[in-house]
Amino acid sequence: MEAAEFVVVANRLPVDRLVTGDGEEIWRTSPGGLVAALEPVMRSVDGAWVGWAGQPDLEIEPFEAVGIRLIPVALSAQEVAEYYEGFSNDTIWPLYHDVIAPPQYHREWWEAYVTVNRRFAEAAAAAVAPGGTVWVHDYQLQLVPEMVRELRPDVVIGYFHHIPFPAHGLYAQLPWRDQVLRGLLGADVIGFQRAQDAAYFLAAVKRRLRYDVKGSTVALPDGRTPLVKGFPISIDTAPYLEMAQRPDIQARAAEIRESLGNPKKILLGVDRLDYTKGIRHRIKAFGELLDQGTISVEDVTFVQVASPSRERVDAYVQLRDEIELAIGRINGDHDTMGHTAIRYLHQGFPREEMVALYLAADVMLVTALRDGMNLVAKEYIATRDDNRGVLVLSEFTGAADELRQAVRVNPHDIEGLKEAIVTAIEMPPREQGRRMRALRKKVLENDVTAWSSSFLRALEEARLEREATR
Ligand code: GDG
Repeated sequence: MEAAEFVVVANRLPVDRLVTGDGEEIWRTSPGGLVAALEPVMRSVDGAWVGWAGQPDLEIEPFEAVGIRLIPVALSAQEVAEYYEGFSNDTIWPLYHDVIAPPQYHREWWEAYVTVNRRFAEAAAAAVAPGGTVWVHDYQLQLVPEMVRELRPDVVIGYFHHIPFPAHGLYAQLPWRDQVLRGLLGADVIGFQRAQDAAYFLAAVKRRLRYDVKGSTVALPDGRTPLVKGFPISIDTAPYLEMAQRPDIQARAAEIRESLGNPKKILLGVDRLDYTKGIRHRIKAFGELLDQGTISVEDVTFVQVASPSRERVDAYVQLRDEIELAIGRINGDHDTMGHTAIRYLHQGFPREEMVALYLAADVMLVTALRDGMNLVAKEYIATRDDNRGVLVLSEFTGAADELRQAVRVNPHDIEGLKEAIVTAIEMPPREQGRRMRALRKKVLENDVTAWSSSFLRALEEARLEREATR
């Protein structure tokens, strides 16, 4: 395969493998924002994407699908268990989300993480053209920037971190804290969601590696000066606007309301079933409002979509049990024949159905205990071109930095959360409109193309600077 000017490296390829009834293999674009953001870039420059196909023990040669050159990295079942479910999702994920769940530290997981990161780095180094660009994504691949740099000192390397970076007091727990910092510092541009994440990373670099930090750059002993900055990610807004205006989707939204027994207000939560999302806190607050008689099931229905996620990690199995027990109790106490308190859906839905739900929802509840950005909040806003609806938003999401006109909450404060829910339910249409217009302006102006352009611009500057010092 010919070398590519621009190589994206992410844990997953942007496609899902499907095997049809008659055994034929087909590849379908996976419904992720990252693909939508990078597709135009991948097409305009000759690009390639390095990633895992999502199934263990699948050895596939590089191929082209959905117009992108794809370079699969194979993982054994044991590597999936140790590198992905283990180190990525049971060590780094809980540690970086403020230890909401206890991180598990296992040396064999770390070893698998190093091995697999090296495999990704080798694939990227082999694919990239002389002087080309490599853009690495996310916490599963934190060692890849340094590893690519060792193999290919001629290329420009970017890294974007989709989840939070923790304060030093927490980060310091990681037995391999220095190795991870060095891994990331292999990049020329290290992007985080919020300015706060970048500041925590820089503080860790200063404390642990004793490197000088000047503004947003680190002075490395080898003379390089990587840039460390917040680049808040966003969504591709156009499809949400289009879907919001489709008569069939609007009809579906009305049908959803009807099938819930025409409550006055519909509250909505949409999350991967994850302990970072604050689903239990939201359910608790809602249940107490019913117990107190502040709201009734005749008037208010709460719809919670919890899409299945990481079902082989213990903490997720336990969380699902807790959520389902809590919902069962609340519904048992409050349901009537015609109305339910919480309509709980442990399922994934097509995007059209999600948009119909956004249109049906009077109040959107985003109560994450910690979240890198939270795209659901932005999707809800992009959908509401009727300028109605209220977003209740946790201050612990990256989105809270930008979406100032949301009703802000600290989800740990159950009384405060209850008050916020009541405020949202009772908000007059004029105030809904005032806030929603401001929120929409923000999201429509700062869409995913603005995000990728600003990151790529920073990479271009890094390239120019490098050429100038050479
Ligand atoms: C990570 C960071 C950061 C969910 N259920 C269904 C469905 N979804 C879609 C949502 C949204 C996406 O999944 C979830 O994105 P979030 O940003 O809310 O959260 P994470 O999955 O945790 O993402 C996060 C993000 O990376 C990007 O950098 O914002 O902070 O944790 O698009 O709509 N989509 C469909 N059916 C579902 O049932 N179609």
